[in-house]
Amino acid sequence: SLHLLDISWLTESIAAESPLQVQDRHRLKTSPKPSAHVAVKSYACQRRSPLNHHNTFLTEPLEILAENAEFMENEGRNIAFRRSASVLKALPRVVRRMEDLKNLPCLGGHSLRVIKEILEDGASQEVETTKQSEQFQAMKALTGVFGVGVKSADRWFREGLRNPSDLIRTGQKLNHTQQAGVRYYNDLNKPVTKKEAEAISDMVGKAVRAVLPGAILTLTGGFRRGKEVGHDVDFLITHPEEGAEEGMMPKVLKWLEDQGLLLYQKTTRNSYLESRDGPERAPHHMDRFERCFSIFKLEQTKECSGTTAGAAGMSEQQSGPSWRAVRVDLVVSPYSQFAYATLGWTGSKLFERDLRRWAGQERGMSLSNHALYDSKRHHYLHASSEEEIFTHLGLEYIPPSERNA
Ligand code: DCT
Ligand code: MG
Repeated sequence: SLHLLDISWLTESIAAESPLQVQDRHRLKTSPKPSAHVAVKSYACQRRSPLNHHNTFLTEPLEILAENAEFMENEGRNIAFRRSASVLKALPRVVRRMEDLKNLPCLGGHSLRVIKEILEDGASQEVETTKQSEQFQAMKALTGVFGVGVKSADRWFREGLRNPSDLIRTGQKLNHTQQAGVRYYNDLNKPVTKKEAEAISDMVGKAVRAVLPGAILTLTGGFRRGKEVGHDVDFLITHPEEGAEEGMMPKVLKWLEDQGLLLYQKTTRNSYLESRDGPERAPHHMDRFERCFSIFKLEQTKECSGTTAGAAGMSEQQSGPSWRAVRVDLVVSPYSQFAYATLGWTGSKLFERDLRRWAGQERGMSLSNHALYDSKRHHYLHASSEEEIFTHLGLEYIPPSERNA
């Protein structure tokens, strides 16, 4: 299903292309001439953001400041720095001087000062200070525990705690998720490789087909966007027969558990259901949408578990255990919502955020991981592919590999 989704956009988007877009594509394929300025659109969902871009030396520092703002619960600042970084990711070449940024959207004064400093001095004082700060480092370590959010981390920081060991040492009260987070802390902070994601995909695929023949499994999240590593593995499950997917999640989990593949799992109902008693209560068909946060036990081959084992003086400890823990997110979606779910769970976070913002501000529509609602005409818009959703939204189709905003 992943391949089907990924290839169908190609033919359809070529067919739908305007002469201008053809020209654009030609320009991108031929090596770019140093023309004066590049036009960059202001919504991330209007831009092509490849995984590998030319300005990591600027985007990484800006994202440090975004993360720090997130730790301070300053959402405005967080999003401002994220947007600045994202715009630079869409540029076809390296930024060398401030003039290169002329006419670019989303670059606020603060971001521009940081960029200027990096261009002139090679580094930003504010970014370097932030990275060194005790608070930033502690918040990073504490929020790095699965199940710990900014609020708890900040409270612990103010109580003098700095890392997961401090949580144990001082006997902090932890919920089940956080206990698992502390137990598997090292593994869960080690990047998951594409190869590991594929191994888990095989396991989940087996489970899904065993409990419901004909079920479809799609890898979403960063790996669908072409990332080589990720912090977790995200999956979306559905079945072509509407309703057949109902009640699937517990069965899949039981199958995995019986095989000894699960270290932890917690199933939740999805966003729509959190407001089920409110005025925006969703129609009944939304109630089947389920999400599971889990930790898998992944058996490792020798090369993976201890690359340096065997060298002189290496002990058993360094060769590592025969398995590692991996965070896995599972989502079950009814077939009628599958396109929306696929688009919503593919990311990136900023791309999703701007899709919803575009829908609301520019089209008078409301987009979720389940549906698209036209607020003016008062009806839901059906879609059976991601391409159709972009069309409903009046956007040029952007393939997953260029949604790394
Ligand atoms: N998502 C979202 N908004 C959130 C969280 C998630 O839109 N607040 C969507 C977009 C990405 C997808 O869910 C999976 O989320 P993550 O796994 O957190 O992101 P990722 O892009 O897969 O990053 P990573 O490679 O680190 O897992
Ligand atoms: Mg992910």
